[in-house]
Amino acid sequence: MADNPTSQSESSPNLNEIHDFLIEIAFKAGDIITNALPNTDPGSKKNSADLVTEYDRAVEDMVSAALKEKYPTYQFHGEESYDPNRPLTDEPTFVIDPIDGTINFVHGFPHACISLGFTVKRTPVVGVVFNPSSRTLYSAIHGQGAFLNRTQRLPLKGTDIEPLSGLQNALISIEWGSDRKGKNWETKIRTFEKLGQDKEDGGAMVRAFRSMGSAALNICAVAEGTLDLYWEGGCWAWDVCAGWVILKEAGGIIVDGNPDGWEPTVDGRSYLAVRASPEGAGQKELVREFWSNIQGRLEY
Ligand code: LIP
Repeated sequence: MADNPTSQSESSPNLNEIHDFLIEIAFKAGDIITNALPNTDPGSKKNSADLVTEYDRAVEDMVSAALKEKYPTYQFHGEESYDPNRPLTDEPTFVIDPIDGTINFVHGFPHACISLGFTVKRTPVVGVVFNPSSRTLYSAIHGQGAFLNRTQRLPLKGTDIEPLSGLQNALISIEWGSDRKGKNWETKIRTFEKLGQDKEDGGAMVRAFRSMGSAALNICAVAEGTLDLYWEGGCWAWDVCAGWVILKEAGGIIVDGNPDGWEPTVDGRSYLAVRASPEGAGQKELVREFWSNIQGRLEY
């Protein structure tokens, strides 16, 4: 039998307690982010589209100190302290992005969040995503549903959500990411073109694209049901971990961003998220239709 990440034992993490603590931390992080005056000339990591600010580091330091004090035996996997020699393991792990949507944050575009996830056996089991500008909180615990602002169950339309009916009627979130050359860039740009193009010219003619700059908030919008799909390659476990459990608890699915990847991993770096649909109708068909339009392969 496959390992169940949440099967109970004496030493099982208390997921409800972790969820509540992560929400407390998210609100504290929100205060730091809201009161920040980001430098318009921030530091860059890999290139001028990959930014980090003193606030990303300050939030991560605060989060990591709080978690290490309360849960000293759990692992910590954070964007700003990431060490490639210490990949995600099966141990209970907090997977954290202190500011997801750093470019938005730097520009004052009110669409950034703190993303706090928790994995057991590399499966996301608790997720908290908080956008302090809109005071929007998404959260979920494995097996207990997903919620907006703690009370409103996701997806927002509940069982009245429309069935999925193909890419032609889909509102899709895509991101350029920060790599702007090479094979992955080519794959993305050619795929965007194919997806958007008129059917008469061989395209899928999706209804529209949105590119809002935060993987975590994109996945939460798919969980809400306000976006139908989200596709991205190049982001990291901390961008998707919290949203992953929120989406799944809202009845959505997440698969690999490359064809035939029905069993994605949280650190697989390419993802396709699909919203809920009554009884899951049309989800797999939409995944297959999307995959058939990918021009190349995302490789990280
Ligand atoms: C960003 C993502 C965004 C993606 C960027 C980057 P950051 O995270 O949320 O969707 O396109 O490459 O990973 O850097 O703002 O935490």
